[in-house]
Amino acid sequence: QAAFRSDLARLLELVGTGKESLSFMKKRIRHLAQQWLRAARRLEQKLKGRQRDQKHILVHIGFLTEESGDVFSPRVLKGGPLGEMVQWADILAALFLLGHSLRVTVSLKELQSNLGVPPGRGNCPLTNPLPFDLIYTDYHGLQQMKQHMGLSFKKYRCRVRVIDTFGTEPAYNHEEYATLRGFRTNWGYWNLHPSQFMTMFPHTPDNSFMGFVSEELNKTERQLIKSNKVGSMAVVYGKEASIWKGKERFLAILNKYMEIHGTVYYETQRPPEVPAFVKNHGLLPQHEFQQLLRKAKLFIGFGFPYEGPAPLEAIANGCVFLQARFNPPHSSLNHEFFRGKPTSREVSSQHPYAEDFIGKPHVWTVDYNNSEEFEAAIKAIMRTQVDPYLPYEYTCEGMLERIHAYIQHQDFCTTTSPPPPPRAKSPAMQSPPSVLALSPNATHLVWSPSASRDPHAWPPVDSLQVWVSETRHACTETCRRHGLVCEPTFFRFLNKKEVFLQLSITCDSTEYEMNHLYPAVAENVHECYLQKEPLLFSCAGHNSKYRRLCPCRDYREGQVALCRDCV
Ligand code: U2F
Repeated sequence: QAAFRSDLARLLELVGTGKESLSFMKKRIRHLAQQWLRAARRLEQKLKGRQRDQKHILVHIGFLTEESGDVFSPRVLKGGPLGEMVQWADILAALFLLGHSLRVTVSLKELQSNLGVPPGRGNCPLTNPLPFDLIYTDYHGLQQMKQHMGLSFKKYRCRVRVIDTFGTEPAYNHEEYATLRGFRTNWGYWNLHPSQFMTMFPHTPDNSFMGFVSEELNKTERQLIKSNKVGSMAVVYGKEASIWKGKERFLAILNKYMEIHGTVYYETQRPPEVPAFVKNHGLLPQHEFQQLLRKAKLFIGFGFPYEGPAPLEAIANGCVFLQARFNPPHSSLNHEFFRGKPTSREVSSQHPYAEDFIGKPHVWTVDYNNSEEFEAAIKAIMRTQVDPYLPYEYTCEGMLERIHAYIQHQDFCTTTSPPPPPRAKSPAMQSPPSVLALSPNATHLVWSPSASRDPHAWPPVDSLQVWVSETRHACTETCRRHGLVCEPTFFRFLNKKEVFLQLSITCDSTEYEMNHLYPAVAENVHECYLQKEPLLFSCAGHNSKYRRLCPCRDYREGQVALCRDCV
């Protein structure tokens, strides 16, 4: 049984020293310690002594190893990316507080010794059983494990969780399919279960949403912030000077209404990209950056970095976040930053989570090419009152609750129901009686009241609703439009010929094929398709030819990763 911890001192020892990135993470853990401990106590009460197994966990942060080049550590104090370190610090705190036994490694040597690979032995299977139930790592770490575990990698890869900021869609993960269909990238094709990839924001539900946390405010702090807000103060999102390049036009408009502050790294002089009218504080330590946000009215983004933590921190500290809409959306097909990333996700603004999950009055997404729209937004924001806001999923309790649920319920090592047998031409003809029934208004299918429920299934299947997508809509979008979220583990319940029948879809033919858009129907030719390869079940993806069958489920308010009965 895992026991909640009540102190983070031992974790700080486990994290080690010698790198600026590690110091940043430890500072963050120390600073948020009280908040974490309070949240752990609340979750402990909520779970009321429920059985929780203690896991042996290895956390191998691959991108911080010298062997992968460690380009991040030297840039910690120079305005380089910190988002990944924010997330790793929070993952460590959460795993530790939940009471699991942890090892943390940031070098190949430490990795090898923890896995039980004798140094210099090269690519051989492990001689002893793997001493960890779970390994949290990233793409760099995955590569290192593959290189040093020989055949044991295949055996144990189901225990791995890959922290993957922007996500990996199933079409890119399946090696054979990715190679055949042009989805092969430098990162993808590991043939993992897509839920083993864990993202920074809830991008596609094909991956698990890991997230991070933001500082929370108590009642007194909220009051204080409200009374100390400077209505005409704006902070620009961007700690590296390059982000400010070419933004003179927007800065000049903003400067008409507000005093502009920046936290841009510089060595001796003001960077030329930052105009003289901007008050530049230089890169601030994280807690001082939060203090600056507490005073500001507006946090304004100029398009980069994409999908970082800072806008959530700004909104949590009572700022309005103003950001650019991308039209057309940015993606790996049209934008250098995303090129080669294993996803086709269309990024509709600098921070789609802020746009879609938070929105007005906290988040304003406007067309920056239209100066009038931009200026009007600034004027309207100055008249708008907002309270600090933090979605539950980004609080410490929300993150602990989610990781707890994943650890207790996600199991990629025991294979559950076997894949559909693609032997006969239409094997679904012999499939068992349906567990789905038509909804009262005949628009979608729901879990049949007469079907028995598997008490071990997670998420519980009775939250399933089957909707048919419009052509050009992914299941992600289809479920969202019905106030639901796509749940990939439910695809197996609707990958059946009779489901088309129940939905009154005419199928002149039904084939099992490998395609990440299946099950789907090509409506104009009455051709129905079922999925032959369970690893390719995908919430993401659309094509003008198909209407897809989509498994949707409900979710908890502010905790999209979990269904209502999921904890
Ligand atoms: C993202 O990484 P970034 O580091 O660029 O993300 P930001 O949103 O800018 O913020 C990361 C943290 O930096 C902190 C702030 C945030 O938690 O509190 N900070 C600070 O300590 N001092 C300051 O003066 C200003 C901010 C993203 F997270 C990565 O995954 C991406 O790779 C990267 C590139 O798009 O963007």
